[in-house]
Amino acid sequence: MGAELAADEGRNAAALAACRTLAEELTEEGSSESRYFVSRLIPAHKDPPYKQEANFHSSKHLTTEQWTKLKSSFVHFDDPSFCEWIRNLKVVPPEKRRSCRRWDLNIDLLGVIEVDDMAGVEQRQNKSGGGKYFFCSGGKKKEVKKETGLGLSFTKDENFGEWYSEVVVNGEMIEYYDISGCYILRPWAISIWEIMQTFFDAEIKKMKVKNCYFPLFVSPGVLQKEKDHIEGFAPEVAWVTKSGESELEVPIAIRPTSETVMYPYYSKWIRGHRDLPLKLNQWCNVVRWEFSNPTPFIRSREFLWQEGHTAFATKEEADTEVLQILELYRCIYEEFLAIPVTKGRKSELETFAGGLYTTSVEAFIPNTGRGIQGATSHCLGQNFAKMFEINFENEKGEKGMVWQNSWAYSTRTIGVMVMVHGDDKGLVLPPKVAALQLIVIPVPYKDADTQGIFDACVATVATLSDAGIRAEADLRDNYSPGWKYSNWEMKGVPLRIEIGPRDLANNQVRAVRRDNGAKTDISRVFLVEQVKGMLDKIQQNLFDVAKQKRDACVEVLKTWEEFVTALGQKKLILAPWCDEEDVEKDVKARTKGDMGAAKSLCTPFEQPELPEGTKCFASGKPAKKWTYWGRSY
Ligand code: 87F
Repeated sequence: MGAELAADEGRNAAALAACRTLAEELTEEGSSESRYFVSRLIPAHKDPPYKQEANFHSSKHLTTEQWTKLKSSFVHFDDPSFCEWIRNLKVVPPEKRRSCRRWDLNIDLLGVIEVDDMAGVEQRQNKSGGGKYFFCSGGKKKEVKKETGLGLSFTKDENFGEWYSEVVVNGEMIEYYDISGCYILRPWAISIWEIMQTFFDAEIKKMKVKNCYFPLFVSPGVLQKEKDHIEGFAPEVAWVTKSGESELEVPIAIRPTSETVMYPYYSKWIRGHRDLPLKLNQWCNVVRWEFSNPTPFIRSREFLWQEGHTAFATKEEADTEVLQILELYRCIYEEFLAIPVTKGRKSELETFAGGLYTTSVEAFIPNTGRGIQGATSHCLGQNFAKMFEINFENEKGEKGMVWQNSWAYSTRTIGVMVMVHGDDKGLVLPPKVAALQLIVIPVPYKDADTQGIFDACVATVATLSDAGIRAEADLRDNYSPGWKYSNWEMKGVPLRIEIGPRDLANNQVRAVRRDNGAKTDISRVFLVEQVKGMLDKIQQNLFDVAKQKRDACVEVLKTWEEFVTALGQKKLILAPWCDEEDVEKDVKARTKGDMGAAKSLCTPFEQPELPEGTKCFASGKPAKKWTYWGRSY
């Protein structure tokens, strides 16, 4: 497996290098054309073929016949014939294309194709109905694409993985990048992150947590100081080994988390009880060089998070904070992202090594039947205090060691939101986190008062914006209303307002909900109240529907046979457990397979009654608690 991966990496690197050389050959080095060419070509080249089509806009202009020719000319993106094809792509300067707003490529191997910048229109033109065949590895033809008639090639139920990849790109959340596992987060995603950040940052400030920033780089000595904690994670640590052409004398690690970066300074800054509590947080990026299946937001090699690190004089204070933070994480998921989560404690096996106990909020993805850890709040006990000598003198002049916590949530939150709420039309954003809560679309007809309709749209946006609603009008004149509907549906805007001649005449607007498609005519007199009410309803409905779906997947069971069956049915399992580490290891071993092993997700704080004499589902020993089990991300 390792050798296979290494070979893959090698092939990709070679093909990538070939593309770079070609880009340089075909364009003037360092010119904007060249930069553009490389920026479009390289991600397209690294993608699997169906993604190339989605991301490599020019390819969308190919006719069926041209596609056939192209497909038969090479089998895979790292095939030399792909390079041959690429060699025949020419960059057309924008001056030559009147209707074009940006650089694009002109493909002339298969006949000259005029390119203009109509991404969504391209999708429509491409819909020829029925399944489509694409080139794929090994020369085998495989049906990978089915037209849904909705702008996405895959449905959420039929091919969840491909659906997800397509939604995050077409919904303009991310763009693929030429380093595997790294993604460009576009404004549409970052604005969601910022809304959560604004909430969480204000809440932790109320708790007297202060923001700070520690360096990205870690010296090897410091990183390895706390061996227990770093041991299992070592393969994921990325290192800088060179500057320019010269090898660094001592390689430098890139932070995968900041305990070892921060705690030497906690030791320096904490002297007496008056220095406590010390509560710091940083908003930053971290790098973990994961090798398993990278997925945008869910598992990426670099991600954004906040990490809080606090130190207290007593365990009680630390315990209290662990739960306060966990409640904020619940709030982010349930109140902002409209995703039901379970608060609970992690098993011994799943507890952060080096910590005392770990709590988390756990979400569930019904389509894949996998649990997903939403955020964690750890009590570290005094383990790190011992290692880093974080001592203080109390009121009585006695020496003591601090009690520490650490807690984090990351951009994974956004991926969970996409997975839970998205549908076959694209993203579905909960109003509380949507950069744009409402889009106003003019629907002019021939001979209608177009100017009047446009004015009404502008006025509607002004009224709503004044009331604090994030609204915009889509007044672009080169797209039809229908195209705009699909486009904003793909991007998941919670509410659409359409204004046509009839609406203008009746002093009303038509509101269409993204979550359920419901249409309502609203008098412009009550616009603000009605819209606010609808946004609240959408927020609530998204949560209710997600909870219903999650709850429908929960299976409460008591025996190993039931466990195995439920696991096969993608259930979220709640089972009585003896709470022994060896038994969890055994469950993992017995469920190992292609889909990944089952593990404990959390022991919920809210425990159903456990009758005397209840046995552990896996060992038959006396059960101590109810615990959630399942496959997970
Ligand atoms: C990967 C490489 C190196 C997770 C890693 O959860 C170290 C680590 O320590 C590592 N992956 N972890 C655990 C992180 C624990 C903790 N850190 C602060 C949190 C919350 C924020």
